[in-house]
Amino acid sequence: VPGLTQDAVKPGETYTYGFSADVAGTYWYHSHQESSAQVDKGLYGALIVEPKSSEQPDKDFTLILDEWMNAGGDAHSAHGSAGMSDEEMMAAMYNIYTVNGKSGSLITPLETKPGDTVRLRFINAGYRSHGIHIPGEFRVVSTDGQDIAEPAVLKDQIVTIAPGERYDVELTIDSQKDFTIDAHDNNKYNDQLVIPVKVSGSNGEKMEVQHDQLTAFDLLKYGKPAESELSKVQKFALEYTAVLNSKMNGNQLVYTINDKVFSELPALQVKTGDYVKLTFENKSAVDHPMHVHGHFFQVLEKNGVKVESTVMKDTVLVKPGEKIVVAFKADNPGNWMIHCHELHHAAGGMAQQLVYTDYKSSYTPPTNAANKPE
Ligand SMILES: [Cu+2]
Repeated sequence: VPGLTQDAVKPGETYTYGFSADVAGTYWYHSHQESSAQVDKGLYGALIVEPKSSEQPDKDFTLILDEWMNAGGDAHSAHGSAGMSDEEMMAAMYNIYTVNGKSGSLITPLETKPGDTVRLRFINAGYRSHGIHIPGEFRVVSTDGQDIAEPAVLKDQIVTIAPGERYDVELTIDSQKDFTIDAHDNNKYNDQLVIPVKVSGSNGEKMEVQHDQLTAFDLLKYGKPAESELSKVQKFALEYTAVLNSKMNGNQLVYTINDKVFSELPALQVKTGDYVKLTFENKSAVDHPMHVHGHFFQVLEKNGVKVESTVMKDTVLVKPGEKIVVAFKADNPGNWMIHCHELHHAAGGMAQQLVYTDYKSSYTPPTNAANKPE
């Protein structure tokens, strides 16, 4: 994060990252310098850490979802329309939906054969959620790089993937019929988000799919609950409530945590070994997918109800009116960020530092550097 862990990589410079890939799973990397502009324009990529052993699926596909603006398109009609909310404006402006950078009929078909086990790694690099429907039976085996214990077989369920989130799905090709993976929510350009799955030997016949009885997949009720240290914690060293909202600052819309923007917010302080409880309370009218750097957390409660699932995540979608409590162990000394992964919201202020008091960074931010961590 520029200004927090390093300087931004300036034009002509190089910077080499070294790390140990010790948690297998689906990740992505992206610029954190003016990310609402740089990630938006494509400065990101998938980072897949394969398990050392264990069986590999026959086919392994990474599918990055994103949205783009075609300035010559609906943006013109969107601009200046009176009475349009910021969110409606965005929905009109981002009028191209892509999978791995291709839209609609240009999306590369997934080539399979009967009997194949297939892993689909969905990554949402965009600014809004997408409700993905996979015909037939499937299991959600991993999310945000964390495996799910004993995942049940699902059918006719929509998996909603919020910005920053990853969902790994496994399925078996059990017929010789082609099918399509598509999006089912109220997003305006869903007809562009269609992933063809081709089965070798098919005569072009499509799998019969019903689309009128789909229900929403609930990750927080999924997977076998495991023995969890975090479920048993009696005393948290830090309990912090982040009320998420927005307000006008002059004529600028800003996104706030406890009525403050990033530059006004104090760094949250922890030390190694601490248990930390964060409560995200969304009092705004829009979704906030909240992301914690460097840690995996467990969702303990949603809207006052205890969550049975012990699935670990690094990003959780907090919808308007929702209150979500998460917990993690401070086991990764460093300087980190907590922020909304709708990067326009992060740029608009919805970000806060998380620092270890027993960690001394060798990096000192220069006062004159053009570091823009949001
Ligand atoms: Cu947000």
